Amino acid sequence: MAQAPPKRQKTSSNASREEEFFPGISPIQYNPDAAPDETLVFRHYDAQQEVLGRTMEEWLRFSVAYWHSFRGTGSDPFGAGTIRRPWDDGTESLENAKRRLRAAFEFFSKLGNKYWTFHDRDLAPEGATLAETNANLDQLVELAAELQKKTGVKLLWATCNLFAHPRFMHGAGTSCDAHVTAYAGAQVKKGLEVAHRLGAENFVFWGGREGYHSLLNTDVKADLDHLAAFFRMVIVYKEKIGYKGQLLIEPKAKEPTRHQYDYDAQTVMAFLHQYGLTQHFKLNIEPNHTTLAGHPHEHDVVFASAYGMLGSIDANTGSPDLGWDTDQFPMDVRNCSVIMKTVVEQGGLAPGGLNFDAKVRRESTELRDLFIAHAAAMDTFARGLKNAARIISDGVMRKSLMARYASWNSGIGARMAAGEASLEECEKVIMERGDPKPSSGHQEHFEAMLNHYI
Ligand code: XLS
Ligand code: CA
Ligand code: CA
Repeated sequence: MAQAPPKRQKTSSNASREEEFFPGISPIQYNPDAAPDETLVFRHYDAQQEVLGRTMEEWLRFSVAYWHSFRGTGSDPFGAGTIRRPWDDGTESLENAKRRLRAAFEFFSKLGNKYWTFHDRDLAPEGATLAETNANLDQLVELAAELQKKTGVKLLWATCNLFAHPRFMHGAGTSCDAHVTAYAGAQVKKGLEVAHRLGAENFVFWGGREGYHSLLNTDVKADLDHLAAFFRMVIVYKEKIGYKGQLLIEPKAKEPTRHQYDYDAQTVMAFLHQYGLTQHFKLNIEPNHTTLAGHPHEHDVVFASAYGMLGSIDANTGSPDLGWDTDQFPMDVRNCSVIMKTVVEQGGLAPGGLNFDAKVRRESTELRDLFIAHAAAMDTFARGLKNAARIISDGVMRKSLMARYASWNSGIGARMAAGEASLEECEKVIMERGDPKPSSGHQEHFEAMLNHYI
């Protein structure tokens, strides 16, 4: 049975603009000598410190996800919320929404991140009609513009929530009901205008319910044709209003649908190629989704980057032993190091960034937990960046990799790679040289080298 959420720790319904929402928490400072149990601190993240010619802030471009950190209540499929923030009166009023947004900007300022992200519906409640919903959103967008200007915090990306409302139960761009897809189009029209107004550097599409539960009631080709048509309308309107943000698609293998069409990076890239949309989009990769697809943590980051399609990263992690989308803060130095190695090798993520699409555990109920989670994740990525810089500067891992592929640099290898060889030539080479000799993959050598840097 659903239980009532806990009472607020402190009432703040008459909070004024000057009110401090996080009393007792000072801006997080860099202190490499902090004691092990001091966790409201950066031990590695020093925003202005230079690494390979850029500041850490420039490489890392950290962003806070509004939906988890300011709308999350700790509820899960088995239980009600455990977290009630002191500024939140539990209502869907516009006043409450505005107070929450002011609290968020105080959080960003004290944490020291330069970016945030949101879904349209995170910001403001839906009204009885689309017109009312848009009017509600406008009020919050104006406040956001004011707070962005005051604090210097910018919008990494905006997105439309096209999955939570019951109208989207069959999907949005892939709904069997064209009326629903038209609603999604109207919502995205407004979303693009909001992104333009707030200077969002990217605009994300996560296909929350674009997928199927049963192939018996699904026409997969029709769904994907409709999705491509939907994206074409997006491109036209984006150009019409002069919005310059990068469009991003975020793959996810499953959840909430049994099969999501944007299964993983390669699937999304193939979809974009198939429908001639590649030049308009890049990918927003979330490692928790990569592991849900059955791949290693960094797999989609590496694949998207290899094809010049890595636009941004939802920096989080899952518990692969569980198989759910748990959206945990990224705290694993090895994972963050290999991700940053790819990011540095491709020359950075801008205009994308590292967005903490992560939530504190439902048992982590105090305000300080929200700061500790973000600060520790930022520190983990800062360590990852420093490790990646050493790996790349030393060049020994690269040298071992090149050695493994050396046979492609000359002779038949170079001719095949250049598309100059033929099957007859292959036959001739083998007749002359005989069978290839076995060669070692040296996997443990590579693993040992990586451990040296971590
Ligand atoms: C959910 C997704 C979602 C997107 C934005 O699994 O990660 O939060 O990032 O809609
Ligand atoms: Ca995400
Ligand atoms: Ca997720």
